[in-house]
Amino acid sequence: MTLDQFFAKLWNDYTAMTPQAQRIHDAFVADGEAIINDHVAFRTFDRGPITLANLEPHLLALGYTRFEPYDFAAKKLRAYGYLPPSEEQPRIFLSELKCDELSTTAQRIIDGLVGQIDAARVGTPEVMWAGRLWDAPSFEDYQTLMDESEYAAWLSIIGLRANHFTISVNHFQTYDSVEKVLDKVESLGLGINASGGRIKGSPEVLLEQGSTLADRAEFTFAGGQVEEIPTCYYEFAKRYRASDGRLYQGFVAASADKIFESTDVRGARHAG
Ligand code: OOG
Ligand code: NI
Repeated sequence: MTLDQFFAKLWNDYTAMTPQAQRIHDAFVADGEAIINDHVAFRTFDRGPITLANLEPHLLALGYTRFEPYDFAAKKLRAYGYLPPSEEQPRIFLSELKCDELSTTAQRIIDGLVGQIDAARVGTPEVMWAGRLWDAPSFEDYQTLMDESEYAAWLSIIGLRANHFTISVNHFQTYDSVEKVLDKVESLGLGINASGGRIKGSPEVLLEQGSTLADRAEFTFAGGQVEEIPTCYYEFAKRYRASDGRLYQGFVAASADKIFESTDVRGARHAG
């Protein structure tokens, strides 16, 4: 599989789940902008056959290289940033939940999900947009996970796929700041993640980011209960050059900590 094929499949799956992303994409194209992806992000559990260590070989096979690890103690996550084989391709951010740090009840729920995974499916790159590799959980189990980790609850129903694509604001002509991009997105009637402020980061940390509030969809839980749940979101990033003239390639943990909340309907609507 070529990198272009990989991202085409990933994008198709992502926009099917996230109609707002196609709308935003098309709105900027209509205004004459070229869409280049800064990065794409994935979420997983550090349990069963889909751990970060088990998924990483797919990225390495596509030519990605490990760049830098990140740790999010409060959210019980660890992550890695990966650099693409060529500059026109997006970076990748892959995080995993530290399941050991959850209650035994939550761990039992997660083990029940990852225990259903067909390990053969994890051996192909298609696993990166396979979605749920287990039966839908009950709404009760979803809420139990939500009480401890919004990330765990989200992953239990959405599964493996692009959690977000990120537009590179550096490649925009008219909308040349994250603020201008967010104003345009808002003018389409879409919500912005205000957790930690609309714009995370600054030129001083060499990265500014903003994101939408995740799209919403109806989900059928085990037993047939239907509830509206958050799906995926879209991000916008502007990178700056360090004093040595090189464009910053990393992520900023303090900003990422707030970007994660784009799927959290409880907090991200309000600044905090
Ligand atoms: C990833 C959040 C972090 C960034 O650009 O800092 C991130 C997630 O929500 O899974 O993407
Ligand atoms: Ni991101």
